[in-house]
Amino acid sequence: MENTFQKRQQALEQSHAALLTRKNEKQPLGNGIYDRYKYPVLTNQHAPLFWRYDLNPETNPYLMERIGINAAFNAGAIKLRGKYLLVVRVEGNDRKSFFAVAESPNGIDNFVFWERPITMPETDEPDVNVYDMRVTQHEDGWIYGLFCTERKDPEAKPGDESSAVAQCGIARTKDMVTWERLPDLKSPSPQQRNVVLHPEFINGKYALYTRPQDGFIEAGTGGGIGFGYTDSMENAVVEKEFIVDGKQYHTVYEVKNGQGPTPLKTEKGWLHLAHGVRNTAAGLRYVLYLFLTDLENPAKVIAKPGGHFIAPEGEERVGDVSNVTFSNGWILDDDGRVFIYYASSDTRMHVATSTLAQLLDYVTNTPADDFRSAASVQQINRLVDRNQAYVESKTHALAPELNGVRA
Ligand code: M1P
Repeated sequence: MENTFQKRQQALEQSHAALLTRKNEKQPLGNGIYDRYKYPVLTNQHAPLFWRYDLNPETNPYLMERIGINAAFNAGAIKLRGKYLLVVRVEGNDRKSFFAVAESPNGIDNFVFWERPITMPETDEPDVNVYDMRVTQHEDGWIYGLFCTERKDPEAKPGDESSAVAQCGIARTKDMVTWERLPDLKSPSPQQRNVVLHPEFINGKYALYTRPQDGFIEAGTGGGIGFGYTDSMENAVVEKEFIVDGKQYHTVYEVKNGQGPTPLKTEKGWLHLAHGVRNTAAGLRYVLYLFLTDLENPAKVIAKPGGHFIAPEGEERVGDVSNVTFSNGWILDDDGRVFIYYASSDTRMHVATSTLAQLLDYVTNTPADDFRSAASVQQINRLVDRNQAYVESKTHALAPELNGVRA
């Protein structure tokens, strides 16, 4: 028995080590805006063996998995002490999500989970489920984690075991290991998800991107990326929310949308990554899009390309909740590279890399959505005209030389 146990342990350890040290490969060609990579950066299989297996042959003679991990997705991100850190939404086979930090030396592969998941303190009203942390390094000196805290709806009718209330949980840390839990956000909306802290004070106040919603799934009369202020994060209260970027008929964000990670400060404005949701016969489709807001007034949109920036492709399309790309973490490096961490289909984490220069070019030069098919055709025709004019100008410039050769 011992021999079988040891062999199995060795095989498990080898396969786990091979997964953790696998080199990622940039996919060829790309779209010029960003590069995708061959392998996900994190999956459920990256979870440490010692989280999942009792490694004592006496108490686990078959070396069975005792605690299964179902998925690793929707990660917040931060670069700290030279390391790329993801605060991952890890979901157990029991459907409970929790947070765990995974670290990489280069941001694209070799992600390894820290020894233990984050022990997130609870409030007086314990969370049933926590997920989708946005990490913000605020100018007040703290690193904040804002996340969704979900509890059973107290108004649920007898027999209804699925209605829930989502609210914004708040915690802060200096080292990503020890977290201080603060009271949940209070806002006028019956439910909140996708709440993100702006990294700078605005007129001496903390600023929050919100996502007011009527129900747990349905944004209803709510929806859109909201914005509001609070005097303190120790007792965060947003009295009034106004919509920065709303839902809109027949777009990729017609059903709902939500702010992704903390916006990035650039010389042209605040760069935002968000998700948009549309309806299809096959269910909801989640894609990512970018927009830019004013440096002085981050609630004012100044540029917004039409359509999606990243949508699920290939195997990304399939998972626990298929046809979903979701992002709540990105990292801007000192050299201008941007690591965009996105999850596919509520199952696994990927990275796409770009640069601030490319993303600003994309966000300022991609045509905006003009909301009609005919207008989309006009956009293509304008581009064809410009390309023809350019080719002709090149030909004319070359013509005298060619004529000379011919003569
Ligand atoms: O299943 C897709 C996503 O659904 C929710 O996002 P939203 O609030 O925008 O609908 C979240 O539960 C998110 O975690 C999940 O990835």
